[in-house]
Amino acid sequence: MKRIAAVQDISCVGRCSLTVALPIISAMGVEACPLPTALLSTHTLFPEPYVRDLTDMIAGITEHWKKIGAAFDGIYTGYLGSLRQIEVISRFIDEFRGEGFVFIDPVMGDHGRLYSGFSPEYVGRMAEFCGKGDIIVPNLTEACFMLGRDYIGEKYDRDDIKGVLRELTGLGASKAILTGVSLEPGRLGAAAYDSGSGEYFLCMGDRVQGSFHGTGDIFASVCVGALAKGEALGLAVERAVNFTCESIKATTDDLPDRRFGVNFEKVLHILSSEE
Ligand code: PXL
Repeated sequence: MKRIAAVQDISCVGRCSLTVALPIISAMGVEACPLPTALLSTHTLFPEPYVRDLTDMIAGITEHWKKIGAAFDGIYTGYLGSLRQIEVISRFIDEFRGEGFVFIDPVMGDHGRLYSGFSPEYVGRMAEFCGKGDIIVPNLTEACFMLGRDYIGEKYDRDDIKGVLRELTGLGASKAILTGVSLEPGRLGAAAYDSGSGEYFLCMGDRVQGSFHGTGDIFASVCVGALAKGEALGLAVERAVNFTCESIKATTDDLPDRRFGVNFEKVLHILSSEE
């Protein structure tokens, strides 16, 4: 069985980062080992979460992993909370990447804005960190910030998206996936580019109006599971768009507060039956 390390925070309430990555990757038949970077009572869209930074624990955990010879077929990084954490995780990647793939989701913003706590300096360092990846998966906001472009909102066409993808691979990862792409009304999905083969992929699903918290992490987790199983980039993106859409559809008649995330648990069986 393939084994990946999922490196991101655990936000106890609000379905994102590790509480999404572990069940999804497991359902796909891939062992998911958490390397928790911070513990939060909720993600940061709720006001005043309790936060305990865990950066100081990472050396102890990884030293022990080295001692027992733990190795990974892939490393998946998501939300990282500080410049120091990026440094520490960079070293973890150098020590543990082996023959495995490195998948970086540069989580730091959405809808044209950075999440609270992120600075332009963090954006610059994250763009550099993306050069360590084999595959990166920013949304349009994160891509525009990292490339120093004005946020393109929904004012773009297919060629603009191809241009953004090519520029993203210029950061150093050979494959880039761009999420939150909409090229026609009522449809939303992702585009991807493999600079090695020169192939582009585009996959769209039906758009449900509004924004759903944690769906970027759901999307990235399905991609990681599929890539760990050796599936091609285009198929990984297709599975991820499909599962993200199904998770949203499973939520739309049960929406007390969108900050609690989407009911992906109801549709996890889709992933296990594809196993
Ligand atoms: O879903 C991204 C995410 C992950 N982790 C934390 C967050 C966010 C987005 O706001 O706050 C702690």
